[in-house]
Amino acid sequence: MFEEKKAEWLRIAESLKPTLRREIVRPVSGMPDHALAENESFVLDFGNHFVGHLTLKLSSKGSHPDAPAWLAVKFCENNRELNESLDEYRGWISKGWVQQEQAHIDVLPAELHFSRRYAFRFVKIDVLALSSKYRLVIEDAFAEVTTAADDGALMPLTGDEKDIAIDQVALRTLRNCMQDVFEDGPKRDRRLWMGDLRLQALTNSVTYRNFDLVKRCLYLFAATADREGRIAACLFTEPKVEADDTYMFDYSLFFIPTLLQYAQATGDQAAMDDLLPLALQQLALMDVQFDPETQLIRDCDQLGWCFVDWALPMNKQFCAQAIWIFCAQAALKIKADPALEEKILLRREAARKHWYDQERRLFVSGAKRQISWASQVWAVLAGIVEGADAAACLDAAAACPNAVPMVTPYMMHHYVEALCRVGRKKEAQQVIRDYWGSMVGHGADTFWELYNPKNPDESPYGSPVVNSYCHAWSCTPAWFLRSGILKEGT
Ligand code: RAM
Repeated sequence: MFEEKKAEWLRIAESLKPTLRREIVRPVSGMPDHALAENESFVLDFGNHFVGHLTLKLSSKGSHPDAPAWLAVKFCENNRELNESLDEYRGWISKGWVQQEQAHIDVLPAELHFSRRYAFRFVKIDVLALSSKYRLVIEDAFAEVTTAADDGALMPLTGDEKDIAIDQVALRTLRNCMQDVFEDGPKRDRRLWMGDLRLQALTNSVTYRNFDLVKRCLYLFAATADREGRIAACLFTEPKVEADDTYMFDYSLFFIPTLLQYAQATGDQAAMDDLLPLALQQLALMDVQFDPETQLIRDCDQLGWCFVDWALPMNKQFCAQAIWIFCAQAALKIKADPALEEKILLRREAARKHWYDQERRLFVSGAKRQISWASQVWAVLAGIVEGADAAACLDAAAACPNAVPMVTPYMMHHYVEALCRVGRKKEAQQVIRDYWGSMVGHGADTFWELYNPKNPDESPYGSPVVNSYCHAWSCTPAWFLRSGILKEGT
């Protein structure tokens, strides 16, 4: 029965597959003005971040080529990648993500077409080998680039110049992640993750308004739920739609607020009715992880059991409890349920009783009573703490030098939202200007997966070479700037 339902959901998802918008773009600078010799190199600059397929038209000068032309081609989202090398890479995720390849061209002239899709602004080409009898001519370079976003759907933003610049970069980030699904990043991992989708859908609702793509993604998650109905943290669409075998406490639960937000933005009651039972099932499935005596979520030391942020030393127990409450509250907004309401109250009280440090006016997490920024942010967003105490929590994190910091724009989004929630709109705006604005200051065309202003080499993967520089979850300044949430009194 459930399998039939899932097959139906998959059909709905596939019927909403977008027709991508295609465009041909050419470099704005960097085209060589002479025939190249062996060991020469050049960098094409396309002037902005794009996602697509590159073609190089090549010919030769001199004698008939008597040896292959051998090229190394590197695609870079960001200029820091131009000088990075893979040689030292010892990180824990695949170096296969690094956007580089080599080509041997036996016959010239030739059209060298890259069948792999790349995310790039810059393309660095090294001529590794020719022969002394000929030189290489780059006749043309162009890329066919794609997106599922319609730039024509955008309303102009007026106001502060710096905000407009931040908004532009945020829009570009979202746009270039909008492909066959809402990807987390077109360089890496190029797939649909629930945590990213929630923030993309939010931003999409006030920008490109491609609600069919949101609906498709919700149905893809539904169609790939496991036998018990558990929603995976992420899924693949090639060669066929399939869930990844990665499950995260928070990502499964975020199906609920994402569905609520979609239904509120579109009024699509049919989709809501269709998917609501599965959404509620996520809450029920997580119940076994709570201690029935204390109503506290059990802690876990497995990497990624609950995501929250890429701060590796962070204890997630408190945040998991808060996120469960946050998502259960979203469920209540969809449908009244006195038993669920009661459970929320119990778990809220349990969190306050066990983890609130009265003296410091903040929440701790785990057996070691760790202090993190994330715990304070989620305490506020879940309404575990309210009024003056809520604002005090955020201040207490700032006053605690050992508090585990936030490292991703994903976590910073939640921080800015928490500031809005406690009424500190000006401060929220300032954080956007300082944090995302400083990426713009570093020349960002799109916002990055990770950014720690104090440590530009921050990477949870062991090295920044595999970091993604157009990352979905960092697109939300466009939501903050366009939704009105930053206005006093909202
Ligand atoms: C990384 C990706 C993705 C995120 C997960 C949890 O692999 O950056 O965006 O959602 O982590």
